[in-house]
Amino acid sequence: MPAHFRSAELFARAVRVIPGGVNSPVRSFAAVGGRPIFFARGAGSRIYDVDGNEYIDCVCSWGPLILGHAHPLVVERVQRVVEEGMTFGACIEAEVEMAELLTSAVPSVEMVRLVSSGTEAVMSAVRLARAYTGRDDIIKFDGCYHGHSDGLLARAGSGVATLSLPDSPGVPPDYAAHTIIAPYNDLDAVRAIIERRRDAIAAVIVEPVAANMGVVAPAEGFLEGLREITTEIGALLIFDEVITGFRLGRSGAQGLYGVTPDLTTLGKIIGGGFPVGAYGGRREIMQMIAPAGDVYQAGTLSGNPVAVAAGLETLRLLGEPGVYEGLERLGEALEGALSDAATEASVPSSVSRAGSMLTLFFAPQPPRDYVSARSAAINRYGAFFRAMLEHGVYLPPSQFEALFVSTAHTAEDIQQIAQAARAALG
Ligand code: KE4
Repeated sequence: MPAHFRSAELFARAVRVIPGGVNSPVRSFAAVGGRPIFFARGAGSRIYDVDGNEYIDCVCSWGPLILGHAHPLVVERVQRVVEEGMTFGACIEAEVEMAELLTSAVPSVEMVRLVSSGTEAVMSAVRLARAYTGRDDIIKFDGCYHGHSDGLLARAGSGVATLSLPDSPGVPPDYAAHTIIAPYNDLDAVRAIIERRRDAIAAVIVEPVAANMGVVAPAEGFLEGLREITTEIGALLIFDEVITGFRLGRSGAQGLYGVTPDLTTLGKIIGGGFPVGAYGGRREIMQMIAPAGDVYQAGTLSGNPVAVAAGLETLRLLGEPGVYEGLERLGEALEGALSDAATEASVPSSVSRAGSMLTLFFAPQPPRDYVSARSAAINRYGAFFRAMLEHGVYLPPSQFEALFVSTAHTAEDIQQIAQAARAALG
């Protein structure tokens, strides 16, 4: 049993000066029992805590680290850039390079604006959709998480689901009233909303592959149906690809499924481990953003030189031949390892996977929406999480998150995870 004395000491200090002792709720381990571990270092597929314990990292900072920790070429480029200056609050060449890369890679993105987080990207895209359509209502899906901006915290996934929080206090009721919830994968429910509020709907926002209630794939025809419905009623379709962008392939979920939204939000991987978000879409829509248009959005560190350098190097390396095929093989091997261990232990479970991200649900069938995801045996997941930690594998501290592997994970890592899972479930 690894010792966590230093983590405990640091947590005791943290809770005195940081709410809940953490700077983001899902890190709190509240849903899996115990106190958060404090980490000190990462290298490739490994992460090391402040007590010197080593783990295979299956969180990868919730998705950004698709190349693993501290990739030498990303580190080298960041070091080179940071010595030239951290931020100018002015235009730089690298942000043009990033915008050209994103507009060439992501089918829906003709123009793009860089921001500093996924939340900021989604908040801005929603404001833009309301301005473009002149309408106020947004349809989102139960269990999908789109960051913590006021209007989108209704029935959100990720940390909101993890902590079983009701819709967050502090959001004025008449504000929340403009966010309408539908069950994921339920086109009939969307059509029923449209019947009532057809001319008030500015946009439908969706995680094209949900990852914040655990990984839940879109049912056959779901994304295509949303495209048809939004086109028919003059609303915008927003794909929140903060997780799936550059995770499921160079053109994200929209490339994989062949459905083109009007707006796309990005984050995580495009920052290479640094704070970068982005929103983009059709030129005629994006031209409404100030100073080209009058929809205001701004940010001191938008397009930050150091963050963009890390993102550019990450995306450059992801463009090398065979990278996504390798990630698919690793994802498949991890799925097999976890499924086999659960089968051997006769544990009712199912793995839901999309490329190099997956969730082991302690439920007999892979969920198709939030209600079925929440039927998973959350306590079983907590016990599994703690046992895997003891065996040197760091999983997301929530049943409602995704495991990620990176190009730094190896077949030996997967073998070690398989052994740990057999021990943890046995
Ligand atoms: P950030 O503001 O955390 O950069 O991005 C918000 C966001 C937007 N859209 C999607 C689909 C997301 O998954 C996220 C953030 N993801 C969570 C983990 N699933 C962040 C982890 C955390 O909150 O600490």
